[in-house]
Amino acid sequence: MSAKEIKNLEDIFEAKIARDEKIEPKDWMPEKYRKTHIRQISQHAHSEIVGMLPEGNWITRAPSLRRKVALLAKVQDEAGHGLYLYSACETLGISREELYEQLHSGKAKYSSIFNYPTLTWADIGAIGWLVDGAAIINQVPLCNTSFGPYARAMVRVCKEESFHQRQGYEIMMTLCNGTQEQKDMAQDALNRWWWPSLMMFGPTDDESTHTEQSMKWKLKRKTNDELRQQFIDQTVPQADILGLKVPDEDLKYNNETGHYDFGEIDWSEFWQVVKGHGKCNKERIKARKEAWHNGEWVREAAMAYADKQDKRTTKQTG
Ligand code: BYC
Repeated sequence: MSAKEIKNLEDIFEAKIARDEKIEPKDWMPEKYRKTHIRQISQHAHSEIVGMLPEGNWITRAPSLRRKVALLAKVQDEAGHGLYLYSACETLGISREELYEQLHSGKAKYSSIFNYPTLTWADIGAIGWLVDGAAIINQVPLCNTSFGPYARAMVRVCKEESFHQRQGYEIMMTLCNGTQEQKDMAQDALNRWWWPSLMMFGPTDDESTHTEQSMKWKLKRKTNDELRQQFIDQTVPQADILGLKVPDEDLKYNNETGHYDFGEIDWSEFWQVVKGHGKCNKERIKARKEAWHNGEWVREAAMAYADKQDKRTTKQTG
């Protein structure tokens, strides 16, 4: 293709973005746009399926049948989110096998938050309340993202995340209205999950490598710091209702800005976790690799069945 033809395609692409029209898989797109989307959507998909592990750990120990059913449904939803997102990612010309390989080899990232352990039942409440709460804030703007398949997948994901957030908050509320021991358990979970939840939004805007370009392409609609602030402003009053203390001595409502000021995030901890040195990184990847290995016979059987069906259809129509 000549330079003039490429420039023409770039102009059409940019004009579509400017008009807030969706980019669809068969549309021409710059290679960097395609690669950035594969990176973000696949990281998002990996986060969903790795995110099933810390909660799955509590399914057999849920304190009642009602809690077990709700947690099972939540974890199944996360598998579904992973599937929509992997499918959206495949429309960009990468195979599911390649995506899994990138996760297993450590080439692709997944959210830092899932490398922390779930020590007590209150952690299931804290994850729903804080982690899904953070996910909703991060993901609602993605329903409006410029790449069509990603934006459409996010609509359903966000609806389900709302239910997840509520089930978490309800667990916290029950514990906080219970015995002193239960309330202490809820406070301990908040203490451990608060800072990692703030880190979920990614590095500060000054440190973020991709935000500027992703904002131009309307992949990201808000910056990491804007979303983090929104989360804090929304969540602190919820902690007050529970009667819990957010573990930040510098947290204070600022009348002038209308936002909460907050303390310094430990970014060295964040980067340690992202680089694979968190408490559970090795355990998480091991579990995913084992699931891939143990599912091999299912994939083979499914493919053999699909081949047989194809042959039968060809015979009938041929
Ligand atoms: N963890 O330039 P930046 C869920 C990396 S699932 C690990 O700001 P970007 C749920 C980043 O990848 C939640 N790595 O990046 C599931 C980049 O490294 P690379 C997942 C992180 O992409 C089950 C570098 O740091 N949600 O909700 O513009 C149960 C510089 O960052 C993290 C999504 O994935 C992190 N937290 O912005 C319950 C949402 N943050 O790739 C809940 C979609 C940053 O250059 N993703 N890094 O090697 C996004 O919105 C964006 O990708 C992020 C990061 C805001 C996460």
